[in-house]
Amino acid sequence: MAELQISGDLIASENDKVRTAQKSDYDALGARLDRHGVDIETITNKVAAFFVAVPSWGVGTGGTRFALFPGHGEPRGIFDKLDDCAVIQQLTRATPNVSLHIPWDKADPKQLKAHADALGLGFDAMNSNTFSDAADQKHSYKYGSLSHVDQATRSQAIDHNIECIDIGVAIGSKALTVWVGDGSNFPGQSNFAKSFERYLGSMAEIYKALPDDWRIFSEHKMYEPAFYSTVVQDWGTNYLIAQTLGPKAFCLVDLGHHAANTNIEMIVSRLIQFKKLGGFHFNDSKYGDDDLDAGSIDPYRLFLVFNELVDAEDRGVPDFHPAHMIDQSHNVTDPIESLISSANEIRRAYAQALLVDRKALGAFQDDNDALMASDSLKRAYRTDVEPILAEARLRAGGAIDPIATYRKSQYRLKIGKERPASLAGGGGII
Ligand SMILES: [Mn+2]
Repeated sequence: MAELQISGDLIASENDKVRTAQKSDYDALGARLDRHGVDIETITNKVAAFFVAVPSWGVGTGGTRFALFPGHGEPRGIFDKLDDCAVIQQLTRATPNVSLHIPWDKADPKQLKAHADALGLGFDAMNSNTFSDAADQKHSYKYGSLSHVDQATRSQAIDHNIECIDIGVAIGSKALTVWVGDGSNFPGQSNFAKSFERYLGSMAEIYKALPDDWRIFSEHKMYEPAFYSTVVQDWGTNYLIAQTLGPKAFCLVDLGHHAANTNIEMIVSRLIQFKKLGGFHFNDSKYGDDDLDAGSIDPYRLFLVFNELVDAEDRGVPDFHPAHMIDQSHNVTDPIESLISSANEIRRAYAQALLVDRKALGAFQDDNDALMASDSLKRAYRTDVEPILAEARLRAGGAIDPIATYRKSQYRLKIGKERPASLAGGGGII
């Protein structure tokens, strides 16, 4: 039977150390926001209701194509991974759901559900894997999967995605994310039109297997592992896919899957406007698909993405409920600490975006007042919303300072003794 790993008493005693300071900071911020006509309680309640899913593959140490340097207490399988995910949720109260990757996380669905239930966790979108070969599979994905020239290979990839849906149904998931590594390394290696046609045909088969209340997310990525062309390379192609498949198909935006300097927030706006934004894989990048911690390189860009989401929320865009998920690879940090920090950064961007004075911004835009329009975003972004984030955690039973409390718990040391060192944990960069 799974049990919560961090003692409630420890969280309470750590909170007690900083409770007075937290109250004072929260009250001061409340007074400051009040002067601008903003009710801090409204913001805190919205932040407390904002959740982001943790990727099962993120709690193991990630690797590069050069090497993987595992840490202490690496999860040995999905049940250990769920235990680690529960620690993140216990301390942040921002991550109640886990996104699974099949076949890495394959297990008896009943046991998965029971283990997650006992930990107070649920499941977000399922992720299929047709970018690497499983030990027992008949046809290789070396030259592609859903767009492969060979029908038998495509069928195998389709069947795998349908199996992911079946597992997802059994554990309470409501969406499937499909990312394929299909593409080419040489001009002329594959026919662009034919491979995309085959991909669409395969996706249509998967789409047919979706339950009525499910969504399917296609994830674009401009390069890697294919370095000349990928079949689903950008948001335009992704939009075509979602549009072609039907109303249950949406586009997933992984922040790292674009060319450097791409205006991602504008892509988000376009997809919202045409009702095809399915959700996100949050992370950060400097050069490419670096899978760095959310908000660690360009927190302003993360804020600008959330500015579009809050704008849509504000305008009351119908049926607007994008899936928020993290997709990161942690190579030099304790993955649990990175995911705690990332969940907080994502909530921070949301809280800052909620502080934008949208009425004033709209008036500046209408007056062509570029400087003040920009300043109204900056004003919100400059606000230190940490007291709001801490208050949301505290009220939900989490930690005012989750990283400090995690370190105090010595969880890593403890599980390091229980889990023998191994290279297990699978890959982790998509
Ligand atoms: Mn991704």
